[in-house]
Amino acid sequence: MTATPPASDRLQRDILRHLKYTQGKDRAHATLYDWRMALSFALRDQVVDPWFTATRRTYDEDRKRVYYLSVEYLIGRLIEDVAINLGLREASRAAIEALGVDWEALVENEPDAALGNGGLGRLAACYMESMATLGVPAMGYGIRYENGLFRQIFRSGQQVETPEDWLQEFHPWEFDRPEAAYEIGFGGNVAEHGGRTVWTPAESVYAVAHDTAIIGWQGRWANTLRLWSARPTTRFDLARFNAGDFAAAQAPEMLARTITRVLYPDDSTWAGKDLRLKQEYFLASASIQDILRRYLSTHEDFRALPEKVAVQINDTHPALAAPELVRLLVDQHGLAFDDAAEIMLGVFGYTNHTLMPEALERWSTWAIGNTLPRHMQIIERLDDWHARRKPARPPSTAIVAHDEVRMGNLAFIASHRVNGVARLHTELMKKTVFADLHALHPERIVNVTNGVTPRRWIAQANPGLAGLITETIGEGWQTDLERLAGLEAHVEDAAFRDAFAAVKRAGKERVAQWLAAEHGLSVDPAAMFDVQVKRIHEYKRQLLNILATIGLWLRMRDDPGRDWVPRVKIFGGKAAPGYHAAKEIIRLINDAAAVINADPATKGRLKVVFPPNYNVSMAEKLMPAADLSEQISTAGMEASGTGNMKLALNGALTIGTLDGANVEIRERVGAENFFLFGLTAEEAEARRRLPDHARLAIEETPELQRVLKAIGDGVFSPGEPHRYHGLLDRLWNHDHFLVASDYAAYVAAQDKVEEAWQDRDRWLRMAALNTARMGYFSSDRSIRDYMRDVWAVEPAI
Ligand code: 26W
Repeated sequence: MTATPPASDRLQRDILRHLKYTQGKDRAHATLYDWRMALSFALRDQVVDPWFTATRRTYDEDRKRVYYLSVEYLIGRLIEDVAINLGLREASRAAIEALGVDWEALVENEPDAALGNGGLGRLAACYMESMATLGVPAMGYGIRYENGLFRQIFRSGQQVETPEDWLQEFHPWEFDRPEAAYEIGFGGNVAEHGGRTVWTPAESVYAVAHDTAIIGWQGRWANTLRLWSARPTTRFDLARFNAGDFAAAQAPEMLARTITRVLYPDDSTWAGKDLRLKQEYFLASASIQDILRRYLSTHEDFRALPEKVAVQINDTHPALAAPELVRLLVDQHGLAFDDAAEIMLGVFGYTNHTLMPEALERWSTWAIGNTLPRHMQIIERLDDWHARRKPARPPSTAIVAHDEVRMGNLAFIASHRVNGVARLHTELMKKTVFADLHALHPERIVNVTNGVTPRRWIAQANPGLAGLITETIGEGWQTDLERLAGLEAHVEDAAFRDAFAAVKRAGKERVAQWLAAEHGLSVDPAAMFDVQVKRIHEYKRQLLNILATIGLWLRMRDDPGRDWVPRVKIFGGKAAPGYHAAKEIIRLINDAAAVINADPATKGRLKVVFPPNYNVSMAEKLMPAADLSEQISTAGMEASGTGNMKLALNGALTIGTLDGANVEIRERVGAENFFLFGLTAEEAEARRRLPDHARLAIEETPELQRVLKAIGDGVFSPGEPHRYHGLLDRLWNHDHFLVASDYAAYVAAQDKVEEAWQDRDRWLRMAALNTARMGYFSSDRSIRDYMRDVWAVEPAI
């Protein structure tokens, strides 16, 4: 037996103290929840000193700060994240187990903080962790939604959304700051008073801060994630209530309650909802007021603001921060408009995350004029300011046109740097959405390829792999991920390959146990785990995957004597509640799974599983277990992808198109270690112009015909053969995402996958080389790129 380390003794004492004095429980009556609270508080205690030190140093050294504004942060769980960065994971486990509590159960008891939809929100979380690890003085601003992303359940194979209530239980990581409150106004009117413009809002709420310390690797630095919640400004109106006007009496409370009530579950489709506009302004205004208050506590001259403040806006959702800054500088601090605009330009950077036209925010001038009358004026003046500087600008570059405010153009014009999130995406930005603005400002667009934090996505999610890496190349990779290249020298070593295989096998066994225990699904860990996990969206082409899965099933039934490669097809992801086509794809996957999994002819060879409610915690389980990573979006449509990075880093091979960061992943892991297929972005565009492209492709692809016929005949919807006729009709006649045109190439690539899989040693070499060559995709590298090319900040450590 090994001695319990002293760190664990101390933790044990802290846990017991919090159990008693914070939870008010004695050991005999403590529930798992109580123990989780006690451990969380004990860990949080240890974050406070480094947090204070970092804050004090930033003030003392008058350092430039980065402010990251995002309407989404997909944080997930924090216990292991915090424990690992403090170097206390093993001590925590030892302390908890010594107290007679099941560690795994305690960790699983923590709800996911799901304050985001998908890639954009998770990226913000990875970047917060990397900034803390690198010692960049930074603060993340966001919204403390009472209900995060909905919980997904399946009823008869169909997605049903149920509310997510992460705040039902106490959230132990945050510190409430009722003293940090700002008034946020809406509506009303604008008047001139003695040369000054005065906006008198019709209603207002307070934004109240809730701070979470984000601790970096080895506890060397900590930053703040500040989430705002809305509170009513006027106390409940007793006079009105007594007069019988109950609704009016509660109006201010209602407004406050609704603003930060729920995260919009739309991922990449934009809907001009008035409440969403209020949310966006609420975040923008509270954050900018906070930033200016902090700046003014140690500075006087706003002209130096860009030397001390960099504000990054995560897509256009927080873009109202730019006119809000101008408004405060002009209306409250008396600056001239052009000076304020110049300061704005020095401060802001804008990251674009999508090229899809339906995702680009465009508010009607009527909506903005109503809700934010003063901002409407300022936006028009910014447009005019830009036009004065670029007199020959084409109409496409205007912010306001056809009674709409184009938020992309606003964000672009307000920022000194605009970035895309992968090289291909950045190049396409220059050629498409921002072509004309790029011509006017050729220095403005830069690329920062996305990354993921190796602390969460290797150290936490895959401790087995982390151990093997450290054993093989030593420590240090956690903060210098390019060191993974040191693994390459070991790929020819059979013992290393066996160890790598054992790690993967353990990850798969863990998933198999979890699928059995939580979802009643049995899968064979010896089979190939073929994984597609991401939001359900037509452009991501889960439809292509399930059609080819049905094709494979039909082939297996044709030729039962062949030695087929056993596969488990794993799907995970949510559809936006109003996205009918995506919901049909979910239903088809579940329907196909039911039929295929019940077929004795393919038993033990093909299995389709779709565990509901894919989220960060589920991703942490699946990434280490995947053999094959499906990154099969229509080329030109996935801005970057970050799941592709997590999977390859954990030793999955990618089957993918030349899209988003796939392009750079393939370059780095080597074309021979990546299963490429499909039309390029250029070819896809040309193909789409060909009339009847889907029909032509279907006619040339007999297997696809069979698959579509099986679906149309009701093989997967026996009680209702017409169920998928709408889906099939769209595929034949409006196949915008080129599922039919890429089908044959995809199936051919899957054949190559099988060939590689059958040579176990070859597969293992390829998988290990993927891990070894993925170092570039650390979010630390992304943050360094931002520091150099966008923010002009230096790390404090
Ligand atoms: C307003 C509706 C709306 C909501 C969210 C429009 C667009 C979005 C996001 C931009 C969608 C998103 O999450 N984009 C993803 O961002 C990731 C991080 O950069 C990329 O890796 C993904 O490719 C991109 O789809």
